[in-house]
Amino acid sequence: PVEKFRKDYKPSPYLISTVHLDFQLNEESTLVQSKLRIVPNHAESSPVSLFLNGHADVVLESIRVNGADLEASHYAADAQGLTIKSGLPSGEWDLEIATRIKPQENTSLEGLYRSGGMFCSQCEAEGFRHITYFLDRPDVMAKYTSRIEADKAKYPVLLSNGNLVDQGDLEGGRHFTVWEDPFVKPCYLFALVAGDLAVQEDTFRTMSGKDVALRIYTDAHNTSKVAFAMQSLKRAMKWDEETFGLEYDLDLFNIVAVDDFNMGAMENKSLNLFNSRLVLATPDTATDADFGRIEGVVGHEYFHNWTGNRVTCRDWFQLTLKEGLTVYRDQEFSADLNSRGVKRVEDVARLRAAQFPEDAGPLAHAIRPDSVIKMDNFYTATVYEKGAEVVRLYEALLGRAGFRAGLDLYFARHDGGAVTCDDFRAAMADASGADLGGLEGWYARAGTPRVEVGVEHDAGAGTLTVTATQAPPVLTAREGGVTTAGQAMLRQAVLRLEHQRQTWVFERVPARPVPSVLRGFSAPVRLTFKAHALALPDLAELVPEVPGADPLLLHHVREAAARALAAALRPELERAARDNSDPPGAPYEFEAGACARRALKNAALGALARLGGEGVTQDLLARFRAATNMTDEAAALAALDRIGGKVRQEALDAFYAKWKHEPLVLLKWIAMQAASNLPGNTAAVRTLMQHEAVKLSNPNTCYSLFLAFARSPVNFHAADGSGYEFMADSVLQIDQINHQVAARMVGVFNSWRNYDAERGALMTAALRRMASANGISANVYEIVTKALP
Ligand code: BAL
Ligand code: ZN
Repeated sequence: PVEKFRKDYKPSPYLISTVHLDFQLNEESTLVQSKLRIVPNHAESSPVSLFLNGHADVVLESIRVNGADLEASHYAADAQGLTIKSGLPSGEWDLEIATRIKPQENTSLEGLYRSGGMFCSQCEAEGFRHITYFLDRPDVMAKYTSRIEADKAKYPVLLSNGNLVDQGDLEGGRHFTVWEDPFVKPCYLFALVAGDLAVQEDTFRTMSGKDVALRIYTDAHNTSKVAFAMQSLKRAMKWDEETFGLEYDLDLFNIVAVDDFNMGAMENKSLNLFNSRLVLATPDTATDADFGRIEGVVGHEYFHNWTGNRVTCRDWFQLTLKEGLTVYRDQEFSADLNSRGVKRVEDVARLRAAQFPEDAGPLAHAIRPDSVIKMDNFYTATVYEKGAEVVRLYEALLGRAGFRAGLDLYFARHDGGAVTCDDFRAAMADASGADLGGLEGWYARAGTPRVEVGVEHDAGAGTLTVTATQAPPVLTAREGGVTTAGQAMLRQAVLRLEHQRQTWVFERVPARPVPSVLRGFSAPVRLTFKAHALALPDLAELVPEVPGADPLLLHHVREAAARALAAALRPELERAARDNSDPPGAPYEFEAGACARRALKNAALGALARLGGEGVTQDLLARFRAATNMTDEAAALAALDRIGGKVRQEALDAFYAKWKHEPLVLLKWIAMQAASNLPGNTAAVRTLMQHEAVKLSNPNTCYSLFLAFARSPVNFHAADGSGYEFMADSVLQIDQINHQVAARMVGVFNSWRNYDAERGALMTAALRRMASANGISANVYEIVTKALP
């Protein structure tokens, strides 16, 4: 596998102005014909050779240059791509390539593939090269016309990007559609869908009065589950107009739900493809958390239309340019629609649980990485969530109005372009006149800075001195709210921490105040400051704080503390469960207050389950049977799972019997069993892999099974190494099916340095075994070799 470096970026020697694609979809194979208008982009007077990315899956059928077949001596094709070495015309020219692919055999879910009965595509980051030979890089932007032809009975719906400009019936029961996208785009935003799909429709009138047709396509039996996603889409469109003045730019916007999907969703121009679990929801099948995620991701993909599609990345090292910014936008959207405070706590908790460990481990990378082997491995919490925190720093430094002015300038300068994080920072700086050079460090360096804050009050002089030190020094905007205990906020200021040590003196502070720093968690730093935690920290948060941790011991200590707390608080927990229960027949509402009540009630029930006893068990069973929404049903099941024994198995069996026709609901059932801390559960998980509900070609299933298993301290970290063995076996098995999923799974070994010497040795032995296995993918190779000492 080849490592690529950011510093090696060079513009492409050729560009492509227009792309005409023609897909002949068939059961045995698919013929892809492309016609590219090639535009030289180099200074040499004679033509230089042209390299087009490709893949071993692509079989070349023919090449024509300006309408004439190209002689075989002029080109060479291999698993990496197609090189046209000679016979290239000067000036602009037409290149026609015919390739044949087999989507039905494509289990990597990159490029064109089958999911259930439909054809669908995933091209970010480098999937387009699995379809045809192309300049597969984001700075090659072209206008696309796509013709799709297929059997009409099997695939009545044929979709691609842009506007539908032609359609018709053909001989032999076939039909076609032609789609034209008027906006230039890189090939990673291309999409194709063909299937027998049902559609739900709505419309949105934009701020300039244009009506946009909104369509969500699903399998016919799922049409009743898209109302919430549709509502979220309309709210996102309105929010982007009101908040950033950004209007939708085409007459239609399509979403398709896909069961087998590597990512959460994909922002292809006007044809968003969604992992089913992030679009389908009804109160009885989805939890509050699912609803929240759907709202956020529907918003996220829609917001990409401007931050990602209209302005895209020059190269993949700049991924945070579109992802950090778009995560920031979806976080703000959800905050405005729900409780801003709760949303911020959730986002920060996620950052601390997922990104801080990543930043402290062997895979730590800057939000703009310097080198990658497989780009797919860099769709990380660092690039996304820490990237969003860095965008939040701009907002903290410039204020809302300054941030908006910067974004306006960014679009004015770069609409239709492929740019870098430096271009973003320059637009922000130029629009406000602010010096933002200090932010460079956040793009260049990995790791979580540590900030220490000291406060001294001089009663005689009436001054308050705040001293902050940070390691390493990076520019940090910290909102220092200076308050007095029991009183409202006295003063608030943004403190720019630009050096290793800085001091600020506040005058006219007569009494000793209570400082409140890092308000809103205004920078992704670890603050050495008293934490006020209501819930016990997760094991994943505890482990890095205990050098050489024995995960089992830590787990038992945490469980004992949780039980002791539950015992001490029993009356309060019983009251919280009782007072926050809905009256029978109350309708489900996804609303901040209702969600908060359910969360409190279910947390109380979970805590009471630790105490066990007949009364608690019977109450949980009754709640499990009577639940009318999935939030309560899944919470009661989790509490019964904690109680264990016969009642656990009965509840799991009843849940399966009730939901066996709803694969998305069964993901919860799979995850709950895989994550169990029952001793010896690894054998049960091996058995579960054979269950009819478990399809290992489905990424969601793999994540629910294997990533959930790795969360079990008792079984993944079993002292005899059996959990590591099972996980390594599974990574190698899944790598034969889907490299991206296997690479995500193998990431559970990255934290080996956090554990005791025996476990560290067992985990590295498992890593070595995978590293030396025959035929591992570049995806898994990159993670494993970086994780090893
Ligand atoms: N661009 C990949 C999926 C997402 O972040 O929206
Ligand atoms: Zn995104």
